[in-house]
Amino acid sequence: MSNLEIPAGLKELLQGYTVEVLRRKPPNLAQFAVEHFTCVLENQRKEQRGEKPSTSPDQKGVTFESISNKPNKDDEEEEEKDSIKPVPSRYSRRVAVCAEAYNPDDDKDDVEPQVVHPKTEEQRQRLQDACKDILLFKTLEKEQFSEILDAMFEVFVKPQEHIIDQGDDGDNFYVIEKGMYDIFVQKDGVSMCVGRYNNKGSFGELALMYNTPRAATIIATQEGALWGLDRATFHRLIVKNNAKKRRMYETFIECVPLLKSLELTERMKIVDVLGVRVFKDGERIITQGERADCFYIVESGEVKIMIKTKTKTGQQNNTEVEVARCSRSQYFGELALVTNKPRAASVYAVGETKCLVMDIQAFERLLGPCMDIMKRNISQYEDQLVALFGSSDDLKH
Ligand code: 1OR
Ligand code: 1OR
Repeated sequence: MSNLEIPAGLKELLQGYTVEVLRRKPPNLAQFAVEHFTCVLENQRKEQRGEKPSTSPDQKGVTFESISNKPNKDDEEEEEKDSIKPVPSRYSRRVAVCAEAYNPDDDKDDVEPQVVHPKTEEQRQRLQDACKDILLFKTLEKEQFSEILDAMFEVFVKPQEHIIDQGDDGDNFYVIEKGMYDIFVQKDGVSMCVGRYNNKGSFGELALMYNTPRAATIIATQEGALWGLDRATFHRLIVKNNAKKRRMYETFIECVPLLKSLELTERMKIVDVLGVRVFKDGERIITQGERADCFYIVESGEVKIMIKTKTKTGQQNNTEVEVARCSRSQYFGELALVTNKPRAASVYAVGETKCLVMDIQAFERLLGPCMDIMKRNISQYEDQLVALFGSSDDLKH
């Protein structure tokens, strides 16, 4: 062992990579290594040719795309002039190795031209309706939201059409205007339907946010209409905004008792997909008996949980009884998602109340590790219900 010679520069090279890994926390170390060392090599070559290294890999995440796919200057100018882009096709899949590191602070996006797909007044109205409850858009500034609407393009789909295939590179993010879409996830070679979008919601954000292959297959079960948003605009506006969201919510999310058992990266993934909603005093947030699609954490203010009980003959009583309150860092709306039943209670804001909201798909994907705590608390609801009304039928529907 003693006559092993350590080549000059090896330590610095590995140190540089390690520092970047610790700084950027990339989801895929091997992929990040390829990017990092490609960049180091590229810069070495430039230096040998007497050129100025364009970007130090230790200062900036550099991607395969920026090395091998970058358009030349003329192309860039051409693109700059023509900011109205053709609709990106779902069928012209990206063929390049998709190796952008997840690096929201990368300012490469700032030079991307703004994408505009002109729309009629009627189209814009439909688009606005489809986007009004999209959680990922809820924390954007007005101008950012308006840029997103400008960039979105309409997509009509046929029954059985694959909108996304698991394993592909991510091209677009989609907002549902209408139609039903099954979610299939393949594990150990077996494809399973794990959920369905029913005329609302959005999908396709994960591959664009984390630069990973598509995590699920999405198939239209009937004719439908979607609004697409291209990868570059998604990056420029949503991913950048997520970096801000992470800074804003890092401390708060750490104090939510339910999420204590999660790793920091898991908590940050929750922040990435959260929306923020503000409710006025007395506003109803959840209606007993309705179908559930969201989960809530109180950020500020308070909510009261009200239950309509049943009479002795089994009829629903119209008067509501307050059974509980939730305030900062407490959660509600989990019961219907866990039991797959209608909402067991109505929930109202007490004073102006701000909630963090997560959709059912993100709830199922990210809160699995917290399921035991939620189930334990749910069993306490039943005990309390029995203590108050002598039966737990209201929770069982
Ligand atoms: P994407 O870009 O990876 C597929 O492309 C999309 O399906 C994904 O973004 C999500 O928007 C959406 N796991 C992963 N992705 C899901 C899931 C999901 N549901 C919807 N998508 N799970 C199902 C949760 C109901 C977890 C399965 C284990
Ligand atoms: P959800 O999805 O059914 C209403 O929508 C939410 O109110 C429910 O999830 C819980 O998060 C929340 N019984 C039923 N729901 C309750 C209760 C509750 N408390 C909070 N929620 N009980 C009160 C226990 C202190 C038992 C009824 C007496």
